[in-house]
Amino acid sequence: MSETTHAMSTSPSAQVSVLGLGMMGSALAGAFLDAGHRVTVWNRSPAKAGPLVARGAVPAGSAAEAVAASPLVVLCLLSNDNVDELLAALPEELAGKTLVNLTNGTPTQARTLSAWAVKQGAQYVDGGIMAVPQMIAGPDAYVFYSGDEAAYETHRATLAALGGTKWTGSDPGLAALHDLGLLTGMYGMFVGVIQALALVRTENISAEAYSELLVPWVTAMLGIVPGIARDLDSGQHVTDVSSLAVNQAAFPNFLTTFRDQGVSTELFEPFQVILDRAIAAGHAGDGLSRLADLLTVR
Ligand code: FVH
Repeated sequence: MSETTHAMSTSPSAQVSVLGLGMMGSALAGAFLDAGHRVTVWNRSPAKAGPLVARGAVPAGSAAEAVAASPLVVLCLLSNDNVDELLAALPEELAGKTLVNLTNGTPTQARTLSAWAVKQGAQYVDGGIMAVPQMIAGPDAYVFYSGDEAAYETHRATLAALGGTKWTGSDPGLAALHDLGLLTGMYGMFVGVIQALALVRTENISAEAYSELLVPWVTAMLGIVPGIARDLDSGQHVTDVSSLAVNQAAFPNFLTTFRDQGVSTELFEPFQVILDRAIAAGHAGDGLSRLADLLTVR
């Protein structure tokens, strides 16, 4: 993966249009303005353009006008269904444009959108933003990109105003795959944290106080992730931490305790199912990496 880790403040002034000025789109447009670019903005509800126009952005009267205004067109709508609908209404304007779609979506949607955009004579780059709006242009923000590499390289310095740029490959679906992979890890962490807080508050333990124990614990446990990943890559599902048999033996204690304490088990039952499947398939001595293998259905 090629990457730049920080915005290139020295990039020459460029022209960029931003379509979609929700919380994220407004942050993106603001970052382009701060980097000194000429920014044209459009939003379905025009009022959201106001603060950006006050900072120097050019308001477009329509999505077509916004696309026509710049060689680089950044899209950040709620969903790719919205992007499909918007672009389908202005196919003539797209020829020769580079579309950078930073709307959250699936790899399949990105591939479909890319194929359609190329038919209209556009270049398509998909992106996955790894930041919340407040982080945009800051040191920890970055964006995964994939699709038309030449178009990406042409506009990379401009895109770097948003944060680091990470190129994931010419398959347009790869940025979304990387994005959703990281978000999967995040949601898995949230599932555990929410369940833990629900459990301890049944005994009137302050969630805030307990989080002081929870955060360092979860952080320390993340240290075993590289080992799990190495085992998965090598196919050697060994463990010097705890075997699947040990995990399977302990796991009913969690489900029983949740029930005893009046907490739903709905988020955790699936983990018991896959532990049972692993043991039944003869993997009792293996480590957690085996579960990733068992989850792969194709
Ligand atoms: N906010 C975040 O933290 C995350 C971080 C990672 C990336 N996501 C994705 O970014 C996309 C936009 O998210 P957002 O936070 O800007 O969302 P909203 O503030 O709700 O703005 C949504 C914009 O989409 C426009 N829109 C909705 N439907 C349509 C449509 N049919 N046609 C045209 N535009 C549409 C909406 O317009 P309006 O309601 O103001 O008229 C907003 O501009 C999203 O994919 C996140 O998953 C953000």
